[in-house]
Amino acid sequence: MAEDNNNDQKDDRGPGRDVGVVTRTAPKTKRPSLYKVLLLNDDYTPQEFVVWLLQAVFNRDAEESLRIMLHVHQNGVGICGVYTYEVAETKVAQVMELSRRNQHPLQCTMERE
Ligand code: TYC
Repeated sequence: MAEDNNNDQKDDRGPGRDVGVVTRTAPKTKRPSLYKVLLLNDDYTPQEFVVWLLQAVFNRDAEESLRIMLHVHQNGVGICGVYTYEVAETKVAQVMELSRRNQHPLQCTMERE
């Protein structure tokens, strides 16, 4: 293609061999849905256990864990964190298993943002 210097994606191999240009009409990636992991208050689970759990499962520091625990204690429900579906599901399962193993009635759920 000596004289073909205009980059129009045609070639010289005969009919029907031009390279098509695909125009992207939608973005390739979609942002995943996010889910709030919610902790529910109850009258029996010790405050110290909830504070410990928030650090262990949700990687919160001591101060933030105390703040979240007190919020749940006073308001009935509170957000531990926001995650993609599978991460949120795993956190809920970890909370439920730790609560069960320690014989606390603590409940945890997830909700789409
Ligand atoms: N209400 C509990 C108590 O007074 C403490 C508590 C806080 C329990 C948060 C659950 O998600 C919870 N011992």
